[in-house]
Order: sequence, then C-alpha cells, then structure tokens
Amino acid sequence: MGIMNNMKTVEMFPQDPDKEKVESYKRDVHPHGTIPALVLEDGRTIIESGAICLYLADRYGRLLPEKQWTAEYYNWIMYASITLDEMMEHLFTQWMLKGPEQEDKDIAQKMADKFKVFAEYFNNFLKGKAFICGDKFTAADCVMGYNIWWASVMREGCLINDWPEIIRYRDGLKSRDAFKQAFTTQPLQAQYQ
Ligand SMILES: N[C@@H](CCC(=O)N[C@@H](CS)C(=O)NCC(=O)O)C(=O)O
Repeated sequence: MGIMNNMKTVEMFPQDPDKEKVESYKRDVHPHGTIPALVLEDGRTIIESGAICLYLADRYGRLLPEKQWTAEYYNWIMYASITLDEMMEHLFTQWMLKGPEQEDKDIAQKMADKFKVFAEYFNNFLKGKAFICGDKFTAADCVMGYNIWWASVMREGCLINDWPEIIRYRDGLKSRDAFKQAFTTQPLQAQYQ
C-alpha cells in the first residue's frame, strides 16, 4: 500500500506562493501545476484525476464495478472528467473566482444551461440506484461524486437543488465515513489525510 501512505497536502491558492516549490512541482510532477497527481514508485506520474481513480481501483482490486455495470462505470468516469469538468471549471471561475461584479454572464449562463441538461439526465439515471453501479460504491462515485459535491457548494446549491435524486445521491456519499475523513464541512476547503 506504499503510494497511499505518501499523501502530500497542497494548499490551494496560497497568498504568497513559494515560487521555487511551484516550479519544481511543475518540472517534476505536473506540468500545469494543478492537483491531483499520483507519483508511482518508479517515478512515472499520472496527472489526471479520473485516470488516478481508475489506476488505483485496478491496482488494488477495490471499488471496481460488477461486470454488468462496466458500461456505466466507464461512461460516468469519462463524462465527469471531460464534459462535466469543463462546465464546472467555467462556473467556478465565473461565479467563485471572478464573482458577481466581474463574471462573464454569457459564459456562466451557457454552462449553467448545459449543466441543467446533465442534471435532468443524471437525475433520471440515478432512480432506483444508491450508486452509479447499483448498490456498490465504486471509483465512478469518487469521480462523479466530487463534481456533484463541487456543484452543491457553489451559489447555495442552485445547480442541483431542483433534482431530488442528485440530492439523495450527494447525501448518500456525504454520509460515508471515507467522505467525512476526506472533507471538512467548510465548503471548498478540502483536507487530505
Ligand atoms: N482535469 C484535471 C483538472 C485539474 C485541476 O484543475 N485541478 C484544480 C483543483 S480541482 C487545481 O489544481 N486548480 C489550481 C489551479 O488551477 O491553479 C483533473 O481532473 O485532474
């Protein structure tokens, strides 16, 4: 279990960034300087969160789907990493980083509209399921769950408040011990242990 015992905490958006540390992180680990990144024992790096989850599930044989749920497993991991992540990044930039005075309202509205199409679809998908792959919590819930939590802490949860299945899914994830260990109750302040 070596790599999981070597978790490093990274401060997001520090007031006074240590330039040398940032440059060495960019040079040695992640060229964009973003998180997360997984450095393997032999020095190879995985620099995309969805790929990290897929790799860890596969390597440790945990959080994998039952065979009949493989399509949903890959579909939602890829959808969250590519399509949903783009919406979330724009919304986070406009709503949280720029704020009401400076936000580009056209971009924010376009992304909120696109999110609504996703929310209706995902809300229907979740009916009758505890998790993405039925009753079993898998790596797909780690990837999608992060985005759903992220959506729920922006602008009083306006992106998800109208979707009861998504709220139920989010609450189910939040009630898990592992979620409680990974997050404080402070929105957008993740603590990694
Ligand atoms: N698609 C990437 C996104 C990585 C990313 O943007 N990470 C954010 C945190 S969730 C970050 O490091 N932001 C800080 C920055 O952009 O400087 C992934 O999922 O791994």
